[in-house]
Amino acid sequence: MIKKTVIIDTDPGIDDAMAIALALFSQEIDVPLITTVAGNVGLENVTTNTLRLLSFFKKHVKVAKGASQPLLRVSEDASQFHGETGLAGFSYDKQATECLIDTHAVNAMYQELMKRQKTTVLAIGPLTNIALLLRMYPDSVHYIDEIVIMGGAINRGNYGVYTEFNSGFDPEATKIVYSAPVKKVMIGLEIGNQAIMEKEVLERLGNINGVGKMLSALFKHYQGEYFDKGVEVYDSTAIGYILHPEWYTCLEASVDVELCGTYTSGATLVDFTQKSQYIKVCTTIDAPKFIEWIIDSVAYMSHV
Ligand SMILES: [Ca+2]
Repeated sequence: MIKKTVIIDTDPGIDDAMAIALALFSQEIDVPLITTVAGNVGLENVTTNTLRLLSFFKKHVKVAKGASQPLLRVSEDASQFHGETGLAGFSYDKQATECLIDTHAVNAMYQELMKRQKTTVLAIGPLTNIALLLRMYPDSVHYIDEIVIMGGAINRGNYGVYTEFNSGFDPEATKIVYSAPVKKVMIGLEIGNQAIMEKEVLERLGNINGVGKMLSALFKHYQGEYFDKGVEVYDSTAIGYILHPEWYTCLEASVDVELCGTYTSGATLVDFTQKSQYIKVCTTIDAPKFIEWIIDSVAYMSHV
């Protein structure tokens, strides 16, 4: 079996922790590089969190730090949800500091892309690093198979009324990425909203093994008093798409990004009447299969 190569661009983040676990333990993909970007919390914290997760998972993957700010905007992070450190709810004893390389994320991504014909990019944070990559190295588009983006919304948002967090955090970067001549799949807010891990499943997750226990502790802290309602799984729906696209309905569409709105900056305007050869937008996910797959996958992460 030829493995897909996937670069992960991320801002961990509780939700990211699960997506990273699913990617790193998959037998079907190879992750040569993780790049970090400010989002859920600041760049130092998201980078530390990535190194903590790698140490916990006992995985050695290169990590490169990227953008500490959106391209133009003043950042407002999501630490009120993810805790000051970004991974509140579990205490990690170590960081895999040996994985951190002294190369900027954008250069590291480009160097990695140049090594092979086609690489998939899993974008589960704001799109700042990827926009910089496309601007600094426009020929990157020839080496990217697909950018799978968790971000944006077809309808309403969770950051602004019409704005999802990752696109609202850096609207200009989102615009650059959607304008680029490279294949993209948008897995927006609506998909995560369909992928709910019920309380019973979260409790099952917590009893599987060390990884399950850690993930369940993070989600428990994140949900607080709302734990009984279950939790929407967002970032993992993007890695789910890479491994099981058959569970998703996707339509060709155009996506523009609002840059001037007083209340709507970063809103993704998905137009299904205007198709783009470069953009597919997911509209549904087979949530029961997806959630069951997460549980089964975590059960295989048994050596941690
Ligand atoms: Ca994220």
